Amino acid sequence: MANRLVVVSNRVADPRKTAAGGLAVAMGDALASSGGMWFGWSGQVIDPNNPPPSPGPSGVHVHKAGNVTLATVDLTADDHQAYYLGYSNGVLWPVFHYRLDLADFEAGYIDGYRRVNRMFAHKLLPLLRDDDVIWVQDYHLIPLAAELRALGCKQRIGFFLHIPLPPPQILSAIPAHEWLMRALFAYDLVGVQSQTDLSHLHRYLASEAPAEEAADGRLLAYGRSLLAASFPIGIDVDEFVEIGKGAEARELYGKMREQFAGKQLLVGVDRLDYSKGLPHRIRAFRHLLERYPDNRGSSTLVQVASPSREDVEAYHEIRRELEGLCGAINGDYGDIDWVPIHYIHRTVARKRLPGLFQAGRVALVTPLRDGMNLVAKEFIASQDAADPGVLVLSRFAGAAEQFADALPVNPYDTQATAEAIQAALAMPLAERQIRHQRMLEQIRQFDVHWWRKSFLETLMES
Ligand code: ADQ
Repeated sequence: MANRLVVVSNRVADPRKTAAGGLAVAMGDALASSGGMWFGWSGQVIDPNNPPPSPGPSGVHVHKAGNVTLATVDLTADDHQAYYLGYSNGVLWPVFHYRLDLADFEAGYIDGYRRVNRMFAHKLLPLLRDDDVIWVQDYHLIPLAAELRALGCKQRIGFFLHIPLPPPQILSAIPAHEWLMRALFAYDLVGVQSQTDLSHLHRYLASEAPAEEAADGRLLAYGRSLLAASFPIGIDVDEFVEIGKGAEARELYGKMREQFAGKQLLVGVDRLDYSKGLPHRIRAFRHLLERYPDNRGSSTLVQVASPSREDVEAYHEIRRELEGLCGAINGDYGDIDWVPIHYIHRTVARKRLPGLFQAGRVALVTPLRDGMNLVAKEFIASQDAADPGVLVLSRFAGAAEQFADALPVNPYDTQATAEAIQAALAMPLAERQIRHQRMLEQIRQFDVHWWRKSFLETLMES
């Protein structure tokens, strides 16, 4: 692509750092090849009465990371509260994960959300060149293109939603849903993770706009047309395999083999988020110990849950609930020489993570709802093809559309999940190998480079 790529997301990461994670690496690749720019929030919250030294007249911090320009802006405490904590993570995150019960529709939040999107548009516009292609990421920035268009921006703009898109009956519970969904029509291309999400978008627009579908699949409404498609995100398989061969991963693998010698290990790695189904997973593990007592003393669950959004109330509750559930199981079933659950509330360094996955005989990826879930793909990439582990995967993760060879579960049905875990633990080698091989082919074919290329090519053709 000859045009310069401009990525806009809530947070910006230095793509040269491994700690940044798969998405940052993928964006970094794309940006480096076009000498692009990455724009977003600096992560800094400032007091408008006592601002730090100004980054310059435009209020934009500009840094070079190789040939990529990182351009960031600060948020005031009020904007951070309303746009980030309030609307993005207190309304859009729960509703898009089908959790109307957790949404806080406080009226002031949406004003902050609009205000920050408008402010982003004002700060970004002067940095743009005529032939730039702009790629906006995720739910924090849905109205950004509409704000840019209002200022006269003519460049191509694409949008990718990383989280699920719920059915119309749920979406339409958002007080300003018409405004929010109409804003998508300012984009030249809207990408979602799965066919399920895409069908929800079609159904919503057909009933609420109402939109008609043109012969080429475009949606026609509000006097405009919208091209929407699904682009399931992948991981950088080669990069993850390389990390797995590194000293840090090997060391963690070795330690785990030693510490849990003779035990079958189940692993779970998540952000501590209510969408990830952690309490349900722990209850399923309890059923496993009850129903299949041979696992007592011989199977251990290592659950790592990284701290996340700790200033949002719903996240305190999930943490307390999880600690209580794990503590009760360890108290009821544990012994001097065996602890059923090793629950760790922290982030594992990316360079060590494959070591944890390599040690796992079974991965439990059981979200109640997930846009995609990259942990499932990282687990598959980490396995030894000669003696691979088994993936137990929620049917409500976007990844389930791609993984017919995982053991599918309904995470709400904790009894049935326990049975699937037992089947995973007992699966013969030949079956594990076949399933793993087919899933590995999937993640290699649809890796993060495929995702980026297919989205940008579709955007350029749109
Ligand atoms: P997340 O909700 O953050 O992402 P996920 O895709 O599972 O979910 O994980 C993102 C990354 O975080 C993975 O690389 C994983 O290894 C890492 N990670 C998670 N917990 C960790 C821990 N305890 N320690 C270390 N690393 C950890 C959102 C959507 C997903 C979608 C992605 C990408 O919610 O559905 O798959 O974006 O589009």
